[in-house]
Amino acid sequence: MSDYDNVIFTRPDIMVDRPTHFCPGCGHGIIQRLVGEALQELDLLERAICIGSIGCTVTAYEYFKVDGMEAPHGRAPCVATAIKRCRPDLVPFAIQGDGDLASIGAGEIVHAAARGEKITIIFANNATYGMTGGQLAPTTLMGMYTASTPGGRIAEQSGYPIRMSEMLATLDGPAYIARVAVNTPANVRKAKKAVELAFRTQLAGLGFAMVEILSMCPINWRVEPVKAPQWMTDNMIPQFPLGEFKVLPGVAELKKGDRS
Ligand SMILES: Cc1ncc(C[n+]2csc(CCOP(=O)(O)OP(=O)(O)O)c2C)c(N)n1
Ligand code: SF4
Repeated sequence: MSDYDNVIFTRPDIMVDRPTHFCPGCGHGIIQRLVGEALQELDLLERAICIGSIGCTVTAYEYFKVDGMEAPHGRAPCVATAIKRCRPDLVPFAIQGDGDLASIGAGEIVHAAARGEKITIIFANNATYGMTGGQLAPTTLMGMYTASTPGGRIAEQSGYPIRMSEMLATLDGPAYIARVAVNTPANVRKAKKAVELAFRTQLAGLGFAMVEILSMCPINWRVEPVKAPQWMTDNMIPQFPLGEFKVLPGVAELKKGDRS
């Protein structure tokens, strides 16, 4: 019996063997892993193209053996659109932070969703601009400390958080929109299913799919990494409820075929 006979958890082959560049306790690493598992399980090595955005996932494509492109400052949905329209056989996807998607890229995501582009968006919402030092994001929680709201977010100064999933679900274009989280093992399992479904939605040609994933940013939340998952349960999920906000009938059919 070799040492490997007891191995029950390995890195998906489609992921590159490299150290993570994320801070301890960051949710982005889990998200990268879930995307890698979906790419692997759907056999997308030769077809997927990862569009990098801006923020801490700027070089997301360096974690996967698939092709990659860079489209910073919210433009990833436009580049994904162009790829999909020119080469419908390919499977473009983007991992976008909340600053990237809901702030500088708010226009792009709304119109890509409204047009029903057949692309897959993974929206990593950590309620802050992680990469640039933890400033207020469009998704920053009410009362939350950030580098630019040292007294906590108040509506008079900064307005209210934008719930992108609920907002985009009001449009006719999207086929699948869900919000999940990566703060507990049970939530990670649900997130895995949602990510895979978002890719399967594209593969079935059903339309725009977005999975918003609530993700820990301990360093900018100023919370110990081990306490960040509970912080999310206590503070973030009440303001960003988990669930599915748009599931077209074709996507519901795909769900019935879920392996797990
Ligand atoms: C001074 C300055 N303003 C704006 C930007 C653009 N920018 C790059 S990363 C970033 C924050 C991205 O945050 P988010 O998309 O939430 O991703 P995270 O790093 O939290 O994963 C911004 C605003 C910049 N680079 N420099
Ligand atoms: S700054 Fe936040 S989002 Fe960026 S790698 Fe660190 S923990 Fe993750």
